[in-house]
Amino acid sequence: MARLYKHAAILGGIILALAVTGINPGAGNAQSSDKADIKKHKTSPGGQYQPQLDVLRDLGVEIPGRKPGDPVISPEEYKQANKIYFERCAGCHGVLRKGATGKALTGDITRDRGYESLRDFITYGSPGGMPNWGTSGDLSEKEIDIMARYLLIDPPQPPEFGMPEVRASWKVHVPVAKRPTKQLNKLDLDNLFSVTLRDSGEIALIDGASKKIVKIIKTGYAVHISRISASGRYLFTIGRDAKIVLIDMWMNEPTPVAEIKIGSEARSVETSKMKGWEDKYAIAGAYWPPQYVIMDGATLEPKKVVSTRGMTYDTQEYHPEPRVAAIVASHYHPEFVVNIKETGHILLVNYEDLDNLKVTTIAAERFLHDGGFDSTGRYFLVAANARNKIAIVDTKENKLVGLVETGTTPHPGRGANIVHPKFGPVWATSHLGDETIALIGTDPDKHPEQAWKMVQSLEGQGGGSLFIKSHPKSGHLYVDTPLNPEAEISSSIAVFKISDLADKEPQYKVLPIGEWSGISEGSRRVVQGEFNKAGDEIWFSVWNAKDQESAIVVVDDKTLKKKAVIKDKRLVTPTGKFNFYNTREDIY
Ligand code: DHE
Repeated sequence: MARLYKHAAILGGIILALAVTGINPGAGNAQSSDKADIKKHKTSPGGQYQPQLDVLRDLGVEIPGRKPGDPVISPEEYKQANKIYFERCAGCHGVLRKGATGKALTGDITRDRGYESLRDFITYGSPGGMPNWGTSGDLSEKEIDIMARYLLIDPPQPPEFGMPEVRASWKVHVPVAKRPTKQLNKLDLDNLFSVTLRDSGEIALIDGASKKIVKIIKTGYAVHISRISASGRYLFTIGRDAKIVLIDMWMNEPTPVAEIKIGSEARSVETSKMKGWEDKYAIAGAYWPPQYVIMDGATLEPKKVVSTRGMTYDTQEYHPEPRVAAIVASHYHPEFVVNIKETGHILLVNYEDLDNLKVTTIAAERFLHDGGFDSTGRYFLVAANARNKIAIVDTKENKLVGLVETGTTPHPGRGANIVHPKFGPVWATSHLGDETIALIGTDPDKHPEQAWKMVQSLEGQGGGSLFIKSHPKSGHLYVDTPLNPEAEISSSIAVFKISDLADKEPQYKVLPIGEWSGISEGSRRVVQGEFNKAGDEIWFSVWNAKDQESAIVVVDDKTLKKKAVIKDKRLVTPTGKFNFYNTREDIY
């Protein structure tokens, strides 16, 4: 049954964004109609799921030089406003307030709007997507007053983080010469899971067979993803604070051997996978400053810092802060596939010769976010989420082969590859903004009619989906909905039987994962399925608040029954899970 969003829903504790898509410069006294239309001021899961620059928020920045007529704001108020801005507004309006998915809020524009107009927009929101921060109770009247005054002053510029700063942050804890030459422990590295413990700034390494925690390792602040080197030896984690921790899995017990910071805010890290270049390089991309950094794969020694500032792919206007979103490693060339959010470019960065760096710049679509490979590892499919499209790049021929409109705000994670009973190999994404699951044909040789087209749109439980998963050995497609406003939907998973997909209206089964966890408190958001190496069980996180109990529920893929529940007081806010083998081999 389709369940679309019918009303504003503010999800406690989840990322909130200040999308002023409703600000219409020159609209005069817009606040009265905004108040009248208050029911239209929606805060969709897509609108809420925007970057929260919560590391930048704590950087001490000075009030920029005051212009005549600027409002008076005390240093304490300025600090408070800065914190709120980076936490809730910068994701849409940009660090420099020059606009991204939300409108620009530079001093010239805000001064033109005036204090009262800003105050009312923040209070009541707008039908275009700006949340109603005041009437929802998220910001107090006092906070809104401070924000309206803060916006009248020119934006502060957070510090840059070039090679001197990157290099100064680099630490090698165990030099390569002191590391083992073979695996010293008895861990089954292929079936280990690296689990993000979001709010404790740690990862848990969990053994796939025994489901026991092998080790908890301190990483960066709110670590975002884990990636495994091509040989399987090294594990890389990246925190929102842009700190990379390199863990050597061959030591007596897995141990951090090096660390580095590649900026102030980041989300992505990857390691070279091309034959002959295994484990040689690592790369990480930053949200601030907008740049990527190529490092030595065994020590993290920084080799090259490259800025992503430049022109948008379509209007060819300068963008001052294009953030680096997903990065994957090509299997066809010694290249990294680097997705630039605001300019809509997909960069193929060739690491063969770092002094004469070759970069293929592919014009794709705006606001690139996350994506993964098709089942052959040749084609990379990435969500241009603000344009409701999936861009597809052939990493062998190095060109864009498709741009497919799917549903509202696609959010695939790495996506899911399945063999459709009618259309052959397809890659799937679910959506934040609606209940659909889009299947895109990925086999231009045997199914040329279907290639790079949306061949089917399935109806799932509802919007608010973040991740979708399958496995070559599985007969199922699993769809989460952690940001759906209805608790029953956000705490359960929809499963489609792949052999049923040729039916007229394929039905799904609901797995009550939150209930199976045995946890009764909290919102029990169920997020991100991840298969074990054998592909016969799938793990889901039951993600509660930091001070509440969370868990991981393991489901038997054949029977769709609960197989195990992993609970431990150290499992604080588990979110992403990365099976070493599947992540390394791009199996999903
Ligand atoms: Fe993520 C992947 C950015 C919020 C869990 N997330 C990614 C990637 C990017 C990204 C660019 C792709 C990395 C890659 O492949 O190289 N995420 C962002 C944001 O900007 C956003 C919206 C807000 C923010 O401020 O960070 C955001 N992400 C979240 C969460 O709130 C999640 C659900 C919980 C958490 O741990 O923070 C979350 N993101 C994840 C996970 C992946 C991810 C689990 C990897 C999925 C996979 O299967 O590969």
